[in-house]
Amino acid sequence: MKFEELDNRMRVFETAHDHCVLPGLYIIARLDGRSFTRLTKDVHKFEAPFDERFRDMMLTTVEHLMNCGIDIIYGYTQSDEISLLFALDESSFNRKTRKLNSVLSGEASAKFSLLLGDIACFDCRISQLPNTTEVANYFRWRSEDAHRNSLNSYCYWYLRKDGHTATKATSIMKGLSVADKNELLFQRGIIYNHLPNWQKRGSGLYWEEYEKMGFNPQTNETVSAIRRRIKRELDLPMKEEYNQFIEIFLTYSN
Ligand SMILES: Nc1nc2c(ncn2[C@@H]2O[C@H](COP(=O)(O)OP(=O)(O)OP(=O)(O)O)[C@@H](O)[C@H]2O)c(=O)[nH]1
Ligand SMILES: [Mg+2]
Repeated sequence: MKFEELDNRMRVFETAHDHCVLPGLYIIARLDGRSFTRLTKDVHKFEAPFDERFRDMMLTTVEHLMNCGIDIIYGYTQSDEISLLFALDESSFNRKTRKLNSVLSGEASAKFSLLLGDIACFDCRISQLPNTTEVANYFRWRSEDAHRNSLNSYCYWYLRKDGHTATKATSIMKGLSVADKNELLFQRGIIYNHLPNWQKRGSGLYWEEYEKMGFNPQTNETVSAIRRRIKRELDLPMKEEYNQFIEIFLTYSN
């Protein structure tokens, strides 16, 4: 069989089920660290439930993803997950989900591994959203997930500090309401609502413009230029205000 013939014959097995996200649909990629429970507790012993060093590695990984050739207008991270909202007209890799999932998980895994100095792996999945309301709801969903997880994590770690085993702490948690969990922390001197917002809501990253002064040696003049940089927002709004915050990106980016 000639190479061209073999190439055509075999290529179909690789590409026949390729899926492209339709034009007009919003793309959000969500990456999640693989087995980060083990990585953060057994292997590297980050502070629990929240460690600023771990958070900063996640934020730097999001910045790397926003700078790797795909037009991402908003990044969000909480715990070991990252969500990336693409510009509506972004068409890298012809919007092929196979390429987007593999390239983004590869870039995130490579960057985080370099920051950590050890192997770390992320998976990636794509949501295809029909309108701005669902995009805002998506981020509201992740924000509320962060909130729920942070309350649970704090309670769990205080129960462990009280001397309960992992199994016992988990079983105690099962019987507690949200009010009980707040009370459990209150009894130990923690007012949950006063904890840093990045722990309760996650953090957002977006592009902002700024004026950069420079010197033009040809004209001997100081000149200004508009540049963009990524802003890290560690004090995100919550609930309906967060929906509105996301809608603003969508209004300015379309
Ligand atoms: N110590 C510590 N752990 C963290 C921090 N942020 C996230 N984690 C941990 O990261 C893990 C994320 O949870 P999951 O993604 O559900 O669990 P996983 O072990 O990664 O499992 P898979 O995602 O299914 O592979 C949890 O165990 C969190 O406690 C942190 O700042 N400090
Ligand atoms: Mg994970």
